[in-house]
Amino acid sequence: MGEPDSASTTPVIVRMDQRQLDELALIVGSRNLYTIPEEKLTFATDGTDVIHLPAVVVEPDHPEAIQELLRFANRELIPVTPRGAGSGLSGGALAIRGGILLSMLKFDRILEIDPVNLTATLEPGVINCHLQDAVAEQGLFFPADPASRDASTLGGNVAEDAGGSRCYKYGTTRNYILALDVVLPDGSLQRLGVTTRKGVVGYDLKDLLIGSEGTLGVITSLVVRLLPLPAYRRLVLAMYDDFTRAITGTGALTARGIIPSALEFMDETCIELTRKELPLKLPPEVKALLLVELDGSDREQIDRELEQVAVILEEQGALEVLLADSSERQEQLWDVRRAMSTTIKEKSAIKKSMDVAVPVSRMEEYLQTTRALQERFAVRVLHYGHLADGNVHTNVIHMTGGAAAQLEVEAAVRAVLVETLAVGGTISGEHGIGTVKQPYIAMEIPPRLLELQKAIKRLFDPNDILNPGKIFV
Ligand code: 2HG
Ligand code: ZN
Repeated sequence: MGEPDSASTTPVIVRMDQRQLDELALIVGSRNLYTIPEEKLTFATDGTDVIHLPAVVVEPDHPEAIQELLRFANRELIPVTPRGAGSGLSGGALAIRGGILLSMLKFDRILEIDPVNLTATLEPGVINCHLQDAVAEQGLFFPADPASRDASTLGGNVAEDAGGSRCYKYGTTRNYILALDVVLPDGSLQRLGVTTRKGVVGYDLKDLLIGSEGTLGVITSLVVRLLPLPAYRRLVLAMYDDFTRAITGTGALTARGIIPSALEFMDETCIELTRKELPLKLPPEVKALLLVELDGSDREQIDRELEQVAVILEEQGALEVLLADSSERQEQLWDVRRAMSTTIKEKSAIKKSMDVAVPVSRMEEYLQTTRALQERFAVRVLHYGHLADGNVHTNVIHMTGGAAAQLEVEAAVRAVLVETLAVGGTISGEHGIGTVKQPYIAMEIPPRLLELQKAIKRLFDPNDILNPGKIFV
């Protein structure tokens, strides 16, 4: 049995003795097992910057090793934390109970791209942008595009049901997963889902696994759905002297049947913090920005729609609407947007990032009330993100930090979530609960449904060995 580091109450941090490490080395191969602290440190943190050193890190390279590993962990009652690239923002990939950190980075092959069935079969350690690039070479499109696309893996994307900027038109990762091969906590390898576009036999366990944050099974391969690659992609930047006009503009676009492939918002604090990174000089009166992207296969139609977008946004009060006139300029703007999270982190002492989603019709109210929290708490509240989905990244930040500031930030975070639920929203649209949002889950999910969810976890994993301590308190 795994040896706890104290006889005290939870959380127990499980260490491993030499016999267990030797057995594990036989299962995964000794070159795939790391026990030296410096080696383990690379796998000890994630986008939250919290550090949890596991007893051991393993990087197996074939599914049978994972099956055997889970049987071993069940027998010895050792926690197993599966992990992709560790870019998550909710603590899902942290080994908070010690034990085994299971890195999936060696499962990094794209096994097949099938242009007839419009599918790809791949391993979970494939980086999101590598899949996007590989299918694009064959004229195909994998739309799920989180801001972490250059680092995050498909396994992690599935575990969190990653969203990103293209969801309003294309949906989240979930919409592109047909089938998953999964090792369940008992060590059995199962195929969930079907590779056809339709399938209604029994409960959809594949959909249950998606977004389950690595608590129900370890994904060893995926079959994803592809689309034809849209040949054209155009981007406009709209500037505002008042953020409310950006919201009205967004509503007007969707009301007129324009479905952007991305529609991203940045408020005045984001502009202030990224002014140097932006590839153009903004007039001082600019207090909000919209990035609106259209994609499709008919160039003339996109150009016509783009003109319509500019007219509608100007009618709705944009100061100026600029077309990114080259793909280079488009990429520069996207780079600033994708780096927003890191830029804010670098420039502030405390950053609490949220990923709430609210109905777009209540967005203005939500932004007003959460901005007003700056008067109640000694913090700054900024907003950016996927406006068309109602999925804004409300960040509560503090520029200097300290213990008192930490308390203010935490109180403001809770107040943001109260406002979110008050306007009919959800406390997590794309980053998941992990450990970070555990204190708040009961604000949204009623006790009976929480009990049902915990019962599902017990059914899959009666010994609570797989990513224990995540999602539920
Ligand atoms: C994004 O859209 C990510 O940039 C990160 O989801 C959001 O850190 C954040 O606030
Ligand atoms: Zn996001």
